[in-house]
Amino acid sequence: MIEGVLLKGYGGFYYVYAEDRVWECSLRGRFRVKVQDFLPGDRVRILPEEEDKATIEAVEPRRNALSRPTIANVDQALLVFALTSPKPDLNLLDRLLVQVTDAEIEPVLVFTKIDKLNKASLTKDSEQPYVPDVYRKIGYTVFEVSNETGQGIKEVGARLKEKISVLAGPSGAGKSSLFNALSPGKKLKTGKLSLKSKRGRHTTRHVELMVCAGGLVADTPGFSALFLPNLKRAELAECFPEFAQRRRQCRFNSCIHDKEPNCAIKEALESGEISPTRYEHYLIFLQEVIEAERRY
Ligand SMILES: Nc1nc2c(ncn2[C@@H]2O[C@H](COP(=O)(O)OP(=O)(O)OP(=O)(O)O)[C@@H](O)[C@H]2O)c(=O)[nH]1
Ligand SMILES: [Mg+2]
Ligand SMILES: [Zn+2]
Repeated sequence: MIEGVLLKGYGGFYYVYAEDRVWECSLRGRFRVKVQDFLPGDRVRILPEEEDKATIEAVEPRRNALSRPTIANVDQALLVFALTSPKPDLNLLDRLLVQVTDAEIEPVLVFTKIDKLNKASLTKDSEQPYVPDVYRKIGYTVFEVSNETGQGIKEVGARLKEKISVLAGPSGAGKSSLFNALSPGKKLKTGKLSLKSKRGRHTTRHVELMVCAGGLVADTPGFSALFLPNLKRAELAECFPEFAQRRRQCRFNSCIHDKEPNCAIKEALESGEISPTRYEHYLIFLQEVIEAERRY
């Protein structure tokens, strides 16, 4: 028997990646009853039969499972945002960071379209901090790439080896283009940006894992709005590393960094150590979390 990872189920078969190739698998008797129990990312043991055919004999317990997209055993999430056209929606980025962090999945930030960025105009407009640097300073892993010129692609590829990764981010950010740049030869459909709305056309629909740069990657359809997981108000700040790290210096142990006096987070905001947009989004999410708490 050999070990592998389920890539997708399709047409009654399961496609499993093992020993550097893809096997078309059917299910052994006892699994046939509970077909819905398999997700892309599940670690399975298969018994090769003929050529590329095999049967699934066993499945390992899951380490975690994402619900949107539905994938098991995710190691990291590549949060893909364009530096420009469309401008990065930082509310959505911070929301995804909360969601991923709460699911105990490591976030990796990938900013695309650096070829389109006019560096000259950026330095002049120094009131606006450079977005990748804001997140780098917090301690996140940040890449800036061009899917057109290939700049920075190799560095991202090195992060994928032997891991299960999901691509997430808004439509038109360049997720499918990034996948294509990472695995030349295999082409996913990408969208032409509609000039009018500057938004992508949701060219990606279904969920499957694909072999990419020595790892497994799932492309996902772009999302524009997400609900926060069922967090409690005290847990939200834990998903903001720069808050979590200062939380103990707040006067009140129960401080949620809103209206309380002697709050270390608000002091760091005032001295410019915490980004105003991050704090602003924290307050928005806090309201949502508090409202959700009331509904239970
Ligand atoms: N100049 C430039 N254009 C890019 C880059 N990455 C993507 N694009 C373009 O941006 C548009 C959207 O790219 P996609 O890869 O389809 O975006 P997506 O995130 O997969 O979008 P959905 O599948 O709708 O979620 C396409 O026209 C790409 O050619 C980049 O690094 N530089
Ligand atoms: Mg796509
Ligand atoms: Zn506080």
